[in-house]
Amino acid sequence: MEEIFKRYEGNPILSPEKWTYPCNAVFNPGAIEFNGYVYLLCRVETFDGYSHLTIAKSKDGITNWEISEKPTLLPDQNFDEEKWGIEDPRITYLEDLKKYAITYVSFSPGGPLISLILTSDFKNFERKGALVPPEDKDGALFPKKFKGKYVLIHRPIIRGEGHIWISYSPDLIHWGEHKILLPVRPGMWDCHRVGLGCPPIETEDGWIIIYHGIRFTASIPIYRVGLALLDKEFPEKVIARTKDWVFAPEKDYERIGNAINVVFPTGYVFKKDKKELIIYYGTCDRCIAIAFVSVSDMLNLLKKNKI
Ligand code: BMA
Repeated sequence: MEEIFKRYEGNPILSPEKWTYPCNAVFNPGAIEFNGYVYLLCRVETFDGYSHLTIAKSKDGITNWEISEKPTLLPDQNFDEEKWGIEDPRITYLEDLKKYAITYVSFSPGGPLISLILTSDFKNFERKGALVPPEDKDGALFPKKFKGKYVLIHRPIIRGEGHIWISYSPDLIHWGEHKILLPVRPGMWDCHRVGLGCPPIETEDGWIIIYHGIRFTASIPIYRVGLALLDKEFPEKVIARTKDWVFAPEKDYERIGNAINVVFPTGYVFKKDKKELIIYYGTCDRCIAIAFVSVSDMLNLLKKNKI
């Protein structure tokens, strides 16, 4: 198979061993460029099993990570849905509000769901509460509105099955017009669950979706990565979807950890040349690693996989 995702030789870039305070795992980060830095909002799991979010920042997005000495966002006990921790953030800059939207999994005793926080500075955080009921994960917003509406991609679980859905809202509070965007594909590598990885990536040819696909094998689920392309103006229209996975667990740190055989992309930034992306992915619910991928390689592959 043609390998378009290229691992960084210094992987994993962040791990519990390199963290500023004791923790069990550092993984599944949201990523964004802010103030001349790449900010990673990392999911940190402590020894009670709950997760919170902490910023690590770097000028080039690859080396010399400055890790905050203390948690950036702890679960807020005034918000019932955060009782069991907060996890797996995705970050989008909302062009009309000029604010960063952090969509994250808040773990309520009733199950995981997607909540929203807005921020302008990554110091003051405005909690907007839950967007959709449980069980739902892997949510991210598009940076722009379509026909006056915000658009959310997310992954509810229905009868144990997980398809990727798309929903619309006029105000970020009321959500509707729910539709399945990318279903699981029976018999294939992404047959049991699929979920959004990084927030949608805008290109001249449409929005690239990097997603994870799960197949339950006799022993464990395997998390691999596929690509899809959505229409530029009408994102619920799927133009292409790769038949094969494009990235899969291979290295030791992608095969063994708190979980086994998991690569879980959650964020990206453009490299300085704007042609390549730095993809941040969680590995086995324990560390964070980087892969590089060029936008044109992804688009060329998607052109061969039109629907
Ligand atoms: C998913 C999420 C992720 C996790 C992944 C692999 O359901 O809970 O946080 O990384 O499973 O265990």
